[in-house]
Amino acid sequence: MAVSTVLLVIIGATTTTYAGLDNVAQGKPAEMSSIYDNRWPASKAVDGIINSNMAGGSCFHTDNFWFNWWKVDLLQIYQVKQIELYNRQDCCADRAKNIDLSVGPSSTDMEQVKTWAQLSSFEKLVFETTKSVRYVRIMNLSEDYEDIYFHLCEVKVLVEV
Ligand SMILES: [Ca+2]
Repeated sequence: MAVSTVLLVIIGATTTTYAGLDNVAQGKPAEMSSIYDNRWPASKAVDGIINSNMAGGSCFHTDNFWFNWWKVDLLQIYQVKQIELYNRQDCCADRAKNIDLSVGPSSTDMEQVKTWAQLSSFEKLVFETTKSVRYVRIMNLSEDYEDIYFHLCEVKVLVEV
């Protein structure tokens, strides 16, 4: 006698949702305190391309001054959840030390939200409560006597969508 077995698998539907993140810095106006070479302006950190090789032409690169800074204007206030920094990796990543990250709803109302003694290849700061942000400024406060160029390859400012 043939025995047929019918196996019914009932897959329970779940409704887990994960908030997507949108990078509101991409393409926004960026500036920095000095420039080493016109191939590497401030805008390269918001071009949407994560290429950590300087020769790839997608990183900014300041000149050799103390307290170099880079900042982006998001053009409006966003409720920011997360900020990501992508350091240069082909060489010289150790130049990114004593890094200060400040954010604020206006350029005169900035709050330091994180410091790093030494930036790794990738850093992610997640805010438990979203921050009201229009400007993001990153400063290199290294007090080395020389070799204080500042370069990053991408900065993402992420909001939940
Ligand atoms: Ca880039």
